[in-house]
Amino acid sequence: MIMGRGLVNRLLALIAAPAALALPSFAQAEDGYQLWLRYEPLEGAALERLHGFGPQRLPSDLLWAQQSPTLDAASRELIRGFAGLESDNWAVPGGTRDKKASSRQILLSCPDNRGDGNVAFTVKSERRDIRIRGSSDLACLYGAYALLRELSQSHDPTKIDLNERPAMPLRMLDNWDDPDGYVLRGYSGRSIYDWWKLPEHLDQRLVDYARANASIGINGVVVNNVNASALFLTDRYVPKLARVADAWRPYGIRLYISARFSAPKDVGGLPSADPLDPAVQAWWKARADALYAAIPDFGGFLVKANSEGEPGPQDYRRTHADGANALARAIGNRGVVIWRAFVYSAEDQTDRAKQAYNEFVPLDGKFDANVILQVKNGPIDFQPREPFHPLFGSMPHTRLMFEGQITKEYLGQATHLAYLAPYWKEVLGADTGRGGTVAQVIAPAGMAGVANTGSDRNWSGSHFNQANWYAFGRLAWDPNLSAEQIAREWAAQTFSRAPQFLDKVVPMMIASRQAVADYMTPLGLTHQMATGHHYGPGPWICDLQRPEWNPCYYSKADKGGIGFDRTAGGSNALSQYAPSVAAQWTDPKAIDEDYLLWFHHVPWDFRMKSGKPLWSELIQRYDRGIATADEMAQTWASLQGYIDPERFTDTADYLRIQQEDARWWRDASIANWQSINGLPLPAGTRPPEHPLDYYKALAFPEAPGE
Ligand code: GCV
Repeated sequence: MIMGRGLVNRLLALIAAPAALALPSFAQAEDGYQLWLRYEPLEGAALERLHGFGPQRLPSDLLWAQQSPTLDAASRELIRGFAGLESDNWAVPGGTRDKKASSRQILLSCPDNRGDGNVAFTVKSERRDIRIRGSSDLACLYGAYALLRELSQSHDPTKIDLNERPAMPLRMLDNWDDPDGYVLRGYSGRSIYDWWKLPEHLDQRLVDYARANASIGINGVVVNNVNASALFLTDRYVPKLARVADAWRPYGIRLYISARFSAPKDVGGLPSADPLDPAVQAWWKARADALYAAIPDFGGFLVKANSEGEPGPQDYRRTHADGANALARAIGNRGVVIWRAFVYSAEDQTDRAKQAYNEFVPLDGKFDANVILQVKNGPIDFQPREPFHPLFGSMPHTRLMFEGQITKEYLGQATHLAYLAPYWKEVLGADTGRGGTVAQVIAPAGMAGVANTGSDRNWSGSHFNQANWYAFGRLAWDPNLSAEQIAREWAAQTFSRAPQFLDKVVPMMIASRQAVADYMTPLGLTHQMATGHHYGPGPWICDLQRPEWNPCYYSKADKGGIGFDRTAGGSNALSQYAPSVAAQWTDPKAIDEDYLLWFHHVPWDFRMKSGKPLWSELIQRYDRGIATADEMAQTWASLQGYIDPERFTDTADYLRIQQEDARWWRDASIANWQSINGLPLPAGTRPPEHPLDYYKALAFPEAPGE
């Protein structure tokens, strides 16, 4: 390698100031608003490499054949990115395009041709230039983000060679936001949508939201809660929705709404919402037409029907297919109807985990082509660990979509650090035994994540919760990415690209979700949280009106043992899986013990693989979770020099909360199990800090609500 004198001088300067290189000083605290799009200046060798890429200085031209709002967004991002990464060397007056001849260029070849939904791109270093080639302008926007992601991690600019296309067409976020600004299960403030001020005023945050989403490949957003208000189907809301859709279009984000099934009655003035009633069908068609007139690329409807009290076709003795098809015909080939499979009834009390499968499998092949069935990752409800949902692979004639929950309703909400990529990968990578993995089953449709975004400056309630938003988008783009790679690229862009930092923070993130599963619901226990806030423990709860809302329904703990028998001797939920899959879980001695109590009721002295009785192992798992929470706090404390004070302190505070709450979960749970099994604590076990009644009496009116 030939070194110019400038480079040698810079290296000498760096050698003279080793401390400054190792630990940057922070002029300003950061509030997290910039997410992973910070484009912090490169330093040292990485900066030199970027400077040295090409004979002179920086790319001063962005060249492309034609113009479009999306290419403008791409060029703005590139300018912003390079201005940040090479802050000492790159200025674009007024951020405008400068077409003067230059020695280095970023060339974009991107036809304005989004029609076929093709967003494949390549990004390559070609001699002194970087060329982004895409099959549409949106492809080039994605290519621009990919390039900046590479450079932000200080990857060598001369070796960039990307060739990407998304694994699935729909990569969506579902906002559970109400029109009054309340966010259901949101732990990050109020809604980002101000429907009161729209359409006249559009908050810049909504553009920033689209930009952040586009940067990770998200291409659709449902703007309102699945427990839907019919307001979104009124004329008054059409211009409001259109204003948002217009702002998002350059970023390739299509707008969807959750549709209330009873809307023809609620706001349409009809006596019924029966999906087979021609007047009802005409009403839906008119609504769809009004929406498409204002929003030509409107995505479609998301529907929660006959679930948790929401209206649906069964109110008229019609099937889910009847309901979905009525709406799908109104939409036609302009968009899709995404119908949720999250149903469970109070009547069938054999096993809630079986109900969605029983309800939907007989409907396979009965849905119109533009209906997609959206299936939660597991058969209960976004718990810290669930086996994959048995519907995946069981409906070969229906397009299935994966639904995950980015907002951590059951994993410590805003405060606990739980990085969810390992969880989602566990499910996406599971072999259904029926023609592929979950990721392969959903590939023709896509993935939707219940968003964790809100009005908090940091968007997601905590800085580390941003990682789950990021990871969800990245996995929807490419489910083969590893959880480690995603964590590393996120942390490098969000906090610090110093290897010493990343080598500690990435393993901490990877371990975090297992820690939460351990201190909340170890060994396959599930749904042990308190009623209402879903944050702390409530394993003793057994008196709620609907049996399947009670934690005791799931633990089945009694003097003889603990766990839900889902084998042939019990609910036989195992039979809903392919035989090859069920075989892995049938024998309590052979099963992966993370799923033991999900599928088996075993005695307290059941011999675990470790040779210990279940009772000891259970306690040890709670303690393991606490130990990991403690380690995370220590790791973070050791990283202080790499983070600005504001984000460092926020995170340190939350990790302290997590340490305390892990102990709360462990102590309350052990006290409860002991009250049932009457067993002494194994020798050397720390007893719960308080008696069981203390934990039962705790109440939290201030907790983020339902
Ligand atoms: C939107 C869980 C949540 C509910 C949510 C429901 C769903 O039950 O606690 O708040 O309602 O899932 O996914 O529909």
